[in-house]
Amino acid sequence: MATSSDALSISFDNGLGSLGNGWNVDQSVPGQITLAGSSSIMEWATGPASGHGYGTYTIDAQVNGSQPGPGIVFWPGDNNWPGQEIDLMEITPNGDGAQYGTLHWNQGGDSYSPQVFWGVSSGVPHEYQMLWEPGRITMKVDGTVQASFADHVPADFAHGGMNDTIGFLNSNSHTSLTVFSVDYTPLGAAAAAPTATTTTTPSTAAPIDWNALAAQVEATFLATGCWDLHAPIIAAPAAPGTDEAVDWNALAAQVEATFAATGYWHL
Ligand SMILES: [Ca+2]
Repeated sequence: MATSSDALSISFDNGLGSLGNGWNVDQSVPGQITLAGSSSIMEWATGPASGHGYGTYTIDAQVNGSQPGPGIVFWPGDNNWPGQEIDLMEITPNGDGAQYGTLHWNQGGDSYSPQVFWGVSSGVPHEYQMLWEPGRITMKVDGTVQASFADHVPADFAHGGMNDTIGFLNSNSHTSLTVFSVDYTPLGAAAAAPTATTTTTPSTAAPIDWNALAAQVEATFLATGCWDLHAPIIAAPAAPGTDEAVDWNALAAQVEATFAATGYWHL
């Protein structure tokens, strides 16, 4: 039996591997799974040793749609929430389809820090990668660093903390998430040998809309006096020394209210 310290490689050519807790998952196409509507799949989270710890997680996946709903989620091993949730991909609620990563921690409630990815479009496959190591979590998309967290980084189970389980979800009829492969290599270990020939899923980097980026930066500068590429897209610059925290629940409520009133998902 595999243990949480082992390397992992799931190609979806031979079942779902350790992703044993799922529902409404479309397995009709060999070599991939698709989550549409309300669906989810994850590893069982039954205690702090469940899942995996420090190491490199590589997910080849494609998200379709531009609304909140799909997620690549690392769930607390002890299945307690608020807690040690790490999100490698979600879609922002502002309607532009931007993707972002988030680190959650429990500080008398759910605390979290989101970082928006730049130039990552839905509708094409991407390689999402997370490196979890002592004191730092780094997120890459197609090899480009898109987010880096150095505060509130949890220790894994082997180092006195807790592991996270790998999971995927979709909760919106206008979005879907197709996953082509899942790989995990423990920190300092060798990668797992694929259990079968994997299908080729090229990662196509979407072109960056430099004009839109430039306009956004310029607008931010006019509004704030700061040339900041990351923070302003999701919130006004936080005061020095404070954790920036967007109230996603409030945003989601607003989006839902708009949808209920107008039938459209926008702010
Ligand atoms: Ca595959």
